[in-house]
Amino acid sequence: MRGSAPLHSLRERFAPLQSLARFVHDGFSGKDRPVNIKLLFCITAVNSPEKGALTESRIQDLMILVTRYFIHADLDAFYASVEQLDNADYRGKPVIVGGLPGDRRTVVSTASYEARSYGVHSAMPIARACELCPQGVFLRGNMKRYKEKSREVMGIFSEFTPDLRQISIDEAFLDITGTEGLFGPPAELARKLKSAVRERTGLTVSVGLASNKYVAKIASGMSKPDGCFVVEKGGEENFMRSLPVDRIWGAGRKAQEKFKKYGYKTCDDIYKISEQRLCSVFGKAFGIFLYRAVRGQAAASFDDIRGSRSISAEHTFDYDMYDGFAVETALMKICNTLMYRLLDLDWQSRTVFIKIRYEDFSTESAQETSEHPVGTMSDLFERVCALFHRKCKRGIGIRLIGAGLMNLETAGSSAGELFEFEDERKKKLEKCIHEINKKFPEAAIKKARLI
Ligand code: DCP
Ligand code: MG
Repeated sequence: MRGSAPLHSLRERFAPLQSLARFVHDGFSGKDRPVNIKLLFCITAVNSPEKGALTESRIQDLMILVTRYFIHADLDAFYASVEQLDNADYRGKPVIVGGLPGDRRTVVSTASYEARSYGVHSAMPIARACELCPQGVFLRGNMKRYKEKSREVMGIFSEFTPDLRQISIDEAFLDITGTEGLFGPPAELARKLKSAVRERTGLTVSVGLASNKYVAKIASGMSKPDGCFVVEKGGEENFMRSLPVDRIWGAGRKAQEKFKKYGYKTCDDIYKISEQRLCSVFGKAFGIFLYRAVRGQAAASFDDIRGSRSISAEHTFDYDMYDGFAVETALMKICNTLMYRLLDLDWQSRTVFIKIRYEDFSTESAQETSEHPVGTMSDLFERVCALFHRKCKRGIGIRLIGAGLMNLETAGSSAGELFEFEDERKKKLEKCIHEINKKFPEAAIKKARLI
């Protein structure tokens, strides 16, 4: 909570505003657009005797007084489901998207639930998937089509709330606070959302509903596929404590290894440890994060969830690569992809990272954060190449090269965006090229080096 006003005094101060907000809200319910509760408070506060004092922090104070509802929605076996939708022959069969048997060094992007029953999963080498499920339908995939379906689904989500935050190609958070007048209670909205997606796109989506985004995200994974899992207000802590540690969103491979080392199997095991101890074992920021997570409390800010907002891309060479120029060209292609994804999502980042896997499978990574957000494709490429040259071991073949951006934030949300005029011009040009490429994919405007 901003400021230090105790809740009861806030309640008293804002009680008239709250009832006015409810009144405005009911008035809006007849209209065909959902109402953003923050907007309601703005309208209400502007019309109130206290007008003029409306600030972001005051709206945040007001928001504390309402029960918030969030949905996390995630499509089931997304790429594989699109393939099954488009090809009746594939339905009911184990579909594995990522590569064809015999493709060198490719991994599974996703597998249909039929294929998962054979033990096939994302990021597994295709060769291993072939061993486990030789009768599978193997496909290289069609990104253009997946993006098209993703846009359709996100369009449907946006009909349920103006507060939509897409976090990957197939998942999004929806702040549905204050939409009851239009869609009924939150659980009913969740059901309506699922049927709208199924009827209009032919895809199934799993949803989690809770009073904060963190718990909603975990809830959506609880009853996949085609799931709908509701965590009632007040039940967040019990829900979290009942889960195994591998359900903690934001605890990656390293954290999981540490949990194992210390013998923490369930969130309840972590729940019993003091915040101080967690901080000494896991470091201050992650310790505090864990302490809150196992209590079902929202991360202090969404951006605090480690690894929740990053994008990356990588390239595996057909043969071990010794040629620095060829590796740089691969990096340029990766940067191109990353920059366009960043533009699409309207995000920015100040932290770039690279990953190098050598012929002996040893893997290195490095990251660097700078004062200014990445402004243009060339800026990103320069930063990535500098990292690559600093880190790369000479004379050893490179098997895989990757790069990415982490700690993503909403574009324009951090200081230090004062681009030089030249950068600003380049940025505009890149945006234009991206828009043209989206509208006319056959034009495919690229840097000469990538042709
Ligand atoms: N994806 C990928 N490589 C990965 C993981 C995912 O290319 N290592 C792609 C393919 C997935 C899509 O992203 O279809 C969405 O990722 P999810 O993690 O949501 O996985 P799915 O939607 O496939 O399955 P689930 O039903 O578990 O959500
Ligand atoms: Mg999914």
